[in-house]
Amino acid sequence: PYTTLFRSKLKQTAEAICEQYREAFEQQEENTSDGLDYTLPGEAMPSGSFHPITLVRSRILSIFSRIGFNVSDGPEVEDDWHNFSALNFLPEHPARDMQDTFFINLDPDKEHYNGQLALRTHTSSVQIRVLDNEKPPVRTICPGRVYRNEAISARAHCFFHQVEGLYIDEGVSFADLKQTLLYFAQEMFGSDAKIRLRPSYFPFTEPSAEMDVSCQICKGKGCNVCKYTGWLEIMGCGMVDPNVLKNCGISPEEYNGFAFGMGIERIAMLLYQIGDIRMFYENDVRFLEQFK
Ligand code: 2NL
Repeated sequence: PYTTLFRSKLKQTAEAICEQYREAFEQQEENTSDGLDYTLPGEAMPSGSFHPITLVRSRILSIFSRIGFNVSDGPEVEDDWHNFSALNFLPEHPARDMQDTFFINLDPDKEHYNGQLALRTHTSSVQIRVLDNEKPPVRTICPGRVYRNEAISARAHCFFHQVEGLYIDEGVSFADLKQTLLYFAQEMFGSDAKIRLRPSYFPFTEPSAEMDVSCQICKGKGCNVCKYTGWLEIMGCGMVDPNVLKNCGISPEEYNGFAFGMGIERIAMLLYQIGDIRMFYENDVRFLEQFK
């Protein structure tokens, strides 16, 4: 029939055109050969990787976002009120000293002078801004770089990265704090991780505690990473001091809550067994490449 005849003619015509192009191409290759092999694969494009601080920060934020914490951000240059006074630091507290804090000296004659500024020493200053601007319930997590005037060594640097959390509502208990932090520890270090809380002191929480997580290297048996204690200190925490709420115009009779803070470098050093904090800031690709 007509269609079969048409199809076979079409096929012959198409093949003839293909053949024509093939011959032209082969001819051309001989004529213009420049000795290069265009069939070789191209040079590999090396792919980058996230910085370990970024990796650990993302994991922490994701763990807390799954239980309803939102992320807040604020300035690294702060005034005395947000970094110290609102957080219940007394006027003579040693952290307000030149030895511990980097102050920024502004010219008092300048137009926008409004008292002495400093590089924030913790991201609590951002949480004060949240409490100043939002009504409870507040459930927020605040990552950021903080600065301390310390001698640089394998264990300390003049800046590091922190994640702080804050939860303010009616009738929040210490048990809520403990269960939230147990959830975090098990998501971060594995479902067999255990925690323990030891009494501590911060001006902005009462009671205050340090949290240890069971050493995931030796599973609590004792090794040189946990200095044969079976435990690793990973954060500070406590119930928000009523004075902090009062300072932000929130009634401590109506509301209460908990807060915690951790160093990202410290968690990354434990997770990846990094022995020197300075490795994070040297941008040595041999170090960074290991986090692909
Ligand atoms: C640590 C300890 C901590 C907080 C941070 C906080 C924030 C507000 C009110 C009360 Cl607005 N507390 N934050 C509480 C306890 C401990 O950090 O060792 N950080 C590296």
